[in-house]
Amino acid sequence: MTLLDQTLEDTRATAAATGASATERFRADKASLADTPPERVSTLAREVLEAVHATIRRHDVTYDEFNALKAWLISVGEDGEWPLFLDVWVEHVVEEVNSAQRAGSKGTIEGPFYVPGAPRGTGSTTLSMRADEPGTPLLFTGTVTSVDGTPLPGALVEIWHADADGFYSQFAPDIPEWNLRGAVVADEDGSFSIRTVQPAPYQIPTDGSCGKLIDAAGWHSWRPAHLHLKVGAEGHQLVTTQLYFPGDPHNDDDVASAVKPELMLDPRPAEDGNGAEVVYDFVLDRATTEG
Ligand code: MBD
Ligand code: FE
Repeated sequence: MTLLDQTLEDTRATAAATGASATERFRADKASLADTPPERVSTLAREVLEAVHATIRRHDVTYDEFNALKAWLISVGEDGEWPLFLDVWVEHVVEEVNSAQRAGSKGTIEGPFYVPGAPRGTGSTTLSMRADEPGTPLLFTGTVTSVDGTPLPGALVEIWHADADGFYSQFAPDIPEWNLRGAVVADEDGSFSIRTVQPAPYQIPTDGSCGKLIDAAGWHSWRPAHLHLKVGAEGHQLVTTQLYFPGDPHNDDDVASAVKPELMLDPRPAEDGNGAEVVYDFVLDRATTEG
């Protein structure tokens, strides 16, 4: 690689740069180890290993294949792609088993690109974006209520999404820190309104280990266009979710298996003629009282 190539490379969203940011983000927010009893660690570790052993026996895995796996696992760490790998291919089942008891709004996976502490408005907000931000303007309104229908004034609606080129601020270079990330505090009647632009379909990085797996297996690397949200209110369970746009070619084969029918938006032309508008209401389950 020449120096010029290297310089060009550095300014692009490489898998390694995105992975390093995602790994650092994870360490800052979530890496404290759960206090898991040894019996449970033993059961889970043993059953995962048994599933691996069964696969090896069923398919007569060769030493070449075993060594290819070893090399690949090493590279996942080097590329910082453990957060990406686990969120794309594993998180959806963790989300499924942990939200099975909920009656309120459906959630789905968080993915690797949430950042806490985005700038917030009250009642209505416009996400920070560049002066020439590409993409169709999108007006997103809704309400936050409790499962019994009570509005939840003061609920916090956090939103983050990719830009029209499929890049997330703080994980791709040369995008302002809080671009297309923000939050809004619901009004007295639980309503909120957010102005942004429609995100594009998202391709997970193709030049790292996850991309290598996708290539080697003949899969594809696309997620449908989506908005990420976290909606929370005092005394209620936080919902982490995503919303999708009808007609996206990847709604039916999301690489991250995170689409649900309840999460489909219904965009209409905006009343002011400028882009699209969508309405989506959130219903929060009450917090479970411990003990
Ligand atoms: C994303 O934007 C995303 O939402 C998920 C789940 C995985 C990788 C990138
Ligand atoms: Fe995403």
